[in-house]
Amino acid sequence: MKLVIGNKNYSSWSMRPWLAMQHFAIPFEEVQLWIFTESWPQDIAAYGSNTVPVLVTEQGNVVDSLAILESLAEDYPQMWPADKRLRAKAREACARMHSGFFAMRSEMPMNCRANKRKLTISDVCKADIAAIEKLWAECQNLSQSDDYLFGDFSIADAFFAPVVMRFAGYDVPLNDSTQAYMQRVLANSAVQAWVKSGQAESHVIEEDEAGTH
Ligand SMILES: N[C@@H](CCC(=O)N[C@@H](CS)C(=O)NCC(=O)O)C(=O)O
Repeated sequence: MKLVIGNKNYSSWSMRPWLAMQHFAIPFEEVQLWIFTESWPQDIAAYGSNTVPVLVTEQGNVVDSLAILESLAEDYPQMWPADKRLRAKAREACARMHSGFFAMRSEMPMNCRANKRKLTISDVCKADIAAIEKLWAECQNLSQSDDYLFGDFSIADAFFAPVVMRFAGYDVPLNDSTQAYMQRVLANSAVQAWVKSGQAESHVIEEDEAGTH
């Protein structure tokens, strides 16, 4: 399989399947495209898409991070929690991330090079942050875990790793259990490998540069 991804520094949706595939040792070849360069539209069109990530398989291409992870989980069921109730909650968490938290997503772009940047955020963005903190606490309470969201690393952690990067990138108030979960995710070796590569990239996407040092 090939996983087509964008800039590691900025591409939050690419980060999700890449992390999960690394963490679960699923063999794949990485193809990296540079978003918003002159050749980007043709580069991504070659994979039948206009967004990254794309998973190239023998059965065809799968576009969209959630579709990619759900497809992989058919062959690697350990990517979801084993318990049915926890699996349902993990799916809820991923679906809510996929279809929500728009203010946080637009006001706090993922930028692996950012570190506690000063940023003025809207009340809607603050409400998104509070909703995410509540959701993470619900997941950890349900699974009785103070480790990953559902005990062992799962697709849900891969889905929220870019949010952890956002929370680390901007100086926003966060509660203690959120900060503990962030430390857990930031210590994950796949996360560290992604971040290191992202920070080493030289491309700058101005519209994703928010906050001040
Ligand atoms: N829902 C999609 C979103 C993908 C997405 O928006 N990808 C961004 C990069 S993180 C992209 O390709 N942007 C380029 C563009 O919109 O032209 C998914 O989960 O894969």
